[in-house]
Amino acid sequence: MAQERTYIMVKPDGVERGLVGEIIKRFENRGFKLLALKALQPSRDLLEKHYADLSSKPFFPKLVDYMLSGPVVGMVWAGKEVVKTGRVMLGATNPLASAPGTIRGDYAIDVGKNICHGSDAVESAEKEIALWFPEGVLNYERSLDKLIYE
Ligand code: IDP
Ligand code: MG
Repeated sequence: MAQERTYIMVKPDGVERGLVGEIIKRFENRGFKLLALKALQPSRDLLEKHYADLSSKPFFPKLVDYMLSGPVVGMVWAGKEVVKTGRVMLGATNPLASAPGTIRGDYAIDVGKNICHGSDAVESAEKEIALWFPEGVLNYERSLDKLIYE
């Protein structure tokens, strides 16, 4: 069964604050399946492509500088409705509007330092996975899924 996939990324502030494990743990605990994981220093070109839809926003230059400020950790997670559920787990874009229990609601305050990225739709997820993992990602069966899915 081909499962839905999403691109989740720990942003430079999340990496520097040591929150990589915490974010991985939440997706693992929920039952999602890890298909790819890497730490990298993204280039300006990669970030401008990733955030192309926001290029006309006034905060775009600041956003790219923020994302360039250190390494990020990108990952691909798979599972039922993982795109929408991943966004719920992340919380609202503005951390102050994020419910406690979400990643941003538990660890962030300002929108320009909101720790993590999650794809907003299945189509954008597939585009982001191709952009950040041009080498491809895993596709494997996991026996644990028998205990997670009906
Ligand atoms: P999302 O990350 O929740 O999908 P987007 O609207 O796609 O939110 O914006 C991408 C990123 O741009 C946000 O996560 C945040 O880091 C930054 N951003 C969004 N809106 C603002 C803003 O009003 N001021 C500063 N940064 C912003
Ligand atoms: Mg977005």
